[in-house]
Amino acid sequence: MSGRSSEVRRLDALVVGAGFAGLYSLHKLRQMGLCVQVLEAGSDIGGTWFWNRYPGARCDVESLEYSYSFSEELQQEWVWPERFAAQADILRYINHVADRFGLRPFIRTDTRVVSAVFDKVACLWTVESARGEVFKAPFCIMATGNLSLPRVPDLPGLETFRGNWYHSGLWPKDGVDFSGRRVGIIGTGSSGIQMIPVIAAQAKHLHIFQRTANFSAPAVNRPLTPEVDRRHKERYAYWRDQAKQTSFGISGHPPPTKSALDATPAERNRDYETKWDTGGNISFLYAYNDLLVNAEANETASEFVRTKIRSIVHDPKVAELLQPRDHPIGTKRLCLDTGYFETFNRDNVTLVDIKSDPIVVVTPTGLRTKAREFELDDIAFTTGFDAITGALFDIDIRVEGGSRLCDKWANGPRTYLGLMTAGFRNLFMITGPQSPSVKSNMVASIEQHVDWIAGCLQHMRDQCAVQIDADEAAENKWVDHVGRVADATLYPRANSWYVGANIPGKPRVFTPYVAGLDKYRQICDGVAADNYRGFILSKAPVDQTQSRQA
Ligand code: FAD
Ligand code: N01
Repeated sequence: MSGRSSEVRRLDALVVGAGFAGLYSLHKLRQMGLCVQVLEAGSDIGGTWFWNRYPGARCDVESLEYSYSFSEELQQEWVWPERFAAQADILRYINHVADRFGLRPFIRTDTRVVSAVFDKVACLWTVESARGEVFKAPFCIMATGNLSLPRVPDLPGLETFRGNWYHSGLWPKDGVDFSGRRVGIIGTGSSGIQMIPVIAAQAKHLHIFQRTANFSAPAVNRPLTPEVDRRHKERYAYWRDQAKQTSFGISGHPPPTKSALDATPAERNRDYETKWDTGGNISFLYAYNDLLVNAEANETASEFVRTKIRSIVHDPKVAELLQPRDHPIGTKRLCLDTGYFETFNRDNVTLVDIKSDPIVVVTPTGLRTKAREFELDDIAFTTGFDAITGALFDIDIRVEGGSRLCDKWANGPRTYLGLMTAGFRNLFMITGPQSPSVKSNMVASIEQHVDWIAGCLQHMRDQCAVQIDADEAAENKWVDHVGRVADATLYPRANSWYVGANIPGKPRVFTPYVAGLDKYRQICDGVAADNYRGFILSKAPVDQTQSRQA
């Protein structure tokens, strides 16, 4: 297709984003015979795995689980080289999927969507790109990602910096050679913790600017042997089915039944050691059944990790700074690392505590904290994302002559099941706010959402319905429910991106649904089976509604 600004394309559905979610949406809807166009801001497909090419980037859900389940042939034939796949392998996989299922002709890259406007009378979404291209379709699916809007802090002087600076989520395609360079990394979340050991091994000197210490456990990554691969694939359908019955959408981790407080200190220590050696964050947080709901129980696991840090890091002052004390373990995403804490024993690595001595300004030759000056050739920001709502707010989503999404959600997102938001007809979100999304194996959550939406569209077809909206009462009930579930856990206690704490001015609302993907799937299936309870379907474009209350 050309990039003419006057182009108008009529389609059955538009999908924004070509990551795991956008690609599966395209495949599924095309299987239903729909005419679909995917619009992607990046110059290629892959989403998270296209953008986050920083050194050390890999998944923290095991590769055999963090992959599509919709095609038995695909899952049998694809071979993952490692237990936790590296970014390049995941991107290779996504590209394979696109080719294998003939998806590329329907994806338009280098196309950033800037607005999506619904015309109630014509029952059409009009979507416009940054280059002025216009696309129209009755249905619009936002597959824009939860972690797709990178956040570079507003540091004065950044524009004067004469070196190079990078963000983990916008990493250069051709990589960066840090050999012989003085590098500064700002941020110690999952991205920083993965990147730091790799860059430390390359750079002349690495300064790590830490605002908040973070919990991390060993990934225990390793090559995936043919034997492990064969055994898993012999029963792949079984493992996928098992995964569906878990709260994280990951098989092989039976839910714990015992409280940490019912174990003796010696038993706890033994159990945590076993989990530590096994690797994986689900494994560690599944040691006991109350680590995420009981502060006293959680403290036993938190202290175990602090003890590990003290035993790994030689300099006691550095070890003290690296021990998280401001949030219970697991209430921010538990990082997985390969040699993170060990890195602080290197002579070419310095930890800088920017909580006590904050960064004041970036200078042409480095940066200055309140008390010190640092000479740097390169700065890598691993400062995260405007998560969950960021990419949605980046698009002007509105109803013609009516509400704007950013106004409706000014005090926090409001959705029904994280799938739709009342008043914005025929607009679906994949892994939207108030769905399990980032608190699950996201590929599993994506498949669940896309399958549900496809089922819904089929139902509408069968009923000759042309519009669907969420009922406001059902939405209110869902929002309350999501909040109540979160409040019964320790999650809201952390200043995490789950509550928007990393973005100045963002309302503090814990957004993911943490009752579990298994329970959530049952709820969604129940809603569908009950004639799409809580949704309003209409056979005509304007307001001749057939309403069903939740
Ligand atoms: P994305 O992959 O984010 O894709 C969204 C796409 O939409 C992007 O390509 C973006 O460019 C495009 N887009 C956004 N806005 C617009 C617009 N306005 N116009 C056009 N295009 C737009 N999850 C796990 O479950 N396990 C993991 O191990 C894991 N590891 C992760 C590691 C990193 C470094 C990061 C950042 C995230 C990780 N995640 C992980 C979460 C990860 O985002 C999801 O697993 C998954 O890749 C999300 O797929 P998606 O298609 O929903 O979104
Ligand atoms: O981002 P983050 P991320 N000045 O927001 C600091 C997924 N993921 O890209 O805690 C100084 O977690 C901030 O400090 P503080 C995963 O879901 C997965 O690392 O706010 N520092 C923090 O240390 C993850 O949760 C993997 O005080 C500033 C860091 O930057 C999500 O993506 C790998 C700052 C940001 O941490 C996001 O992870 C990578 C400022 N102004 C990502 N602003 C896997 O392993 C922020 N910080 C699968």
